Amino acid sequence: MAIQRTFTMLKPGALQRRIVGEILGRIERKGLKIIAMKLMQIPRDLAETHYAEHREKPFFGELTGYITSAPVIAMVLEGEEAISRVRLLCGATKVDQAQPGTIRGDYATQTQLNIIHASDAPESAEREIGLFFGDEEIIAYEDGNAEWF
Ligand code: FUP
Repeated sequence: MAIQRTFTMLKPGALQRRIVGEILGRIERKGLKIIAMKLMQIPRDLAETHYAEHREKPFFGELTGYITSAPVIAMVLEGEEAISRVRLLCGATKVDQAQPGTIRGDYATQTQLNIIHASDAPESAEREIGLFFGDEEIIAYEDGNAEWF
């Protein structure tokens, strides 16, 4: 077990549907620590860089169009095994495979609009954190008396 950092993004639908608090509640209840967060409208070039692995896919235009269509909330989360734990909270990419009880399983109605992004590996976490945040925007802090961790 190791403390990891992961990049997570609540996509436009989360803000438009007013479910940001509900999703953040799930993230906090799992014990993840928010160490960076911002509301932003993603420029198209950043969207295309972020999803560069999908450049040749048929859904690339719609995917980048969607995530640039309204603001997102970009975050860096820290915690034990944060990368796999946040992915577990998110659920499967495809709506038909996302289990009830997961964020996508409970809220996503179309794969392309699947509410949340989270890094899938240490390399992508490092790359995505660097794309969205400068070092000065990431704030480390102690947990204090949070004995319930
Ligand atoms: P994930 O890491 O779970 O976000 O999954 P991917 O990187 O495979 O997909 C990135 C985004 O592309 C998804 F969030 C939604 C979109 N997508 C589609 O629209 N159709 C697909 O078949 C696969 C992904």
